[in-house]
Amino acid sequence: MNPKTVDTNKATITSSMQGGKHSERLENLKSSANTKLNRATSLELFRDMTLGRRFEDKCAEMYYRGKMFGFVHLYNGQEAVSTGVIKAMKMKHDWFCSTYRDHVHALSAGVPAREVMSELFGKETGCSKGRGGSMHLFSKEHHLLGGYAFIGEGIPVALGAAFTSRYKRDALGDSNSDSVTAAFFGDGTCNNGQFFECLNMAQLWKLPIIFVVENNKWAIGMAHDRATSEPEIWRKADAFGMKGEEVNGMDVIAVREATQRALERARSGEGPTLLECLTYRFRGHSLADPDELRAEEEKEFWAKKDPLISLEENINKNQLASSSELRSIEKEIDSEINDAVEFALNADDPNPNELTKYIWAN
Ligand SMILES: Cc1ncc(C[n+]2csc(CCOP(=O)(O)OP(=O)(O)O)c2C)c(N)n1
Ligand SMILES: [Mg+2]
Repeated sequence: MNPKTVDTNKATITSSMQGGKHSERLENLKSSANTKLNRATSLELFRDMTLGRRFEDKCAEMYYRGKMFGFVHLYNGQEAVSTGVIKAMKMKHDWFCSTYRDHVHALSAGVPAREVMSELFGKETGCSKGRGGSMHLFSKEHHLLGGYAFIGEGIPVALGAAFTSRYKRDALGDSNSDSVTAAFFGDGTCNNGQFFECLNMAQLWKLPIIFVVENNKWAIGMAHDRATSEPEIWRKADAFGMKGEEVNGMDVIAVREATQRALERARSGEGPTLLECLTYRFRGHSLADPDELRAEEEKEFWAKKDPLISLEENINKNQLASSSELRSIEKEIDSEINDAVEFALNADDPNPNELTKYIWAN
């Protein structure tokens, strides 16, 4: 890595050059290429990542055709994190808290594609009744605690859910209360105060929470190494006496295994984990971003790490499913997404007279 020195009037600022470090770290992480999953699990992971990828591609198409408004942040490239974490957890039992890059977390958590697409179109049939849009997906039924436009906003909410789980068990005597919360957020968000405050409390009270950092190297146009004194985020767990782990976030099996370790600690009362997943977004920050800042060679490096391709290689190597089976899963997903678009296009807009409905709980 070549340091870059910037002279200002008052000080000399040295920061890392863009590129290098993030990818070097990935190359040094343990690969799961020799891990064999069972067929059902492999196909579940393949299906979920394919749904995430193709749903987002359809969103881009709909956005550019003027069917979707406002800011839309896509998740392409990061699917192994959503699928690896959420599919290791218990549906409708554990809890998930997202960011503005939330469509795929919602899908992994089981929110139907019809409800997610309707929300993006601002329709009454959306999971947030059309009042939230892309950045504010929410589903009580699927334990999705929300998407949040402000960075770091979801971390304290997730902490509250983890506290509730512990409180129900320890103070209210509900021995079945062993739910764990996964809080997703980005590398840029780790420089915000909520991150540090919530890590402190979570470890102090040994709360059942996994802080999942999706380190995609970029916070809009700010490279992680230029903004962060210690770019290895997982090491920050140490300051709180917490378990920290870094994992290849392009490898769904590795993410799943790291999550399983964190879940075991959380359910047995050992407390939280800071899980840093090294990943990359394949598209610009949002659909309004022409993505001209990032180097082509960097994009090419990460494109070769596509999590869908590496899972397919693992499936092939272990002869868990044939290529034609995987292609037919893709076809099924495509029809599910086309159905979601049809459904959303034909759904009703919210009634303007009910604009303030759902702001407060009844
Ligand atoms: C409190 C707050 N400050 C600033 C912003 C503007 N903002 C939007 S996205 C973003 C970058 C976040 O980057 P990161 O956490 O790495 O997430 P990523 O977009 O890479 O998923 C910033 C600073 C915001 N939304 N909220
Ligand atoms: Mg980022």
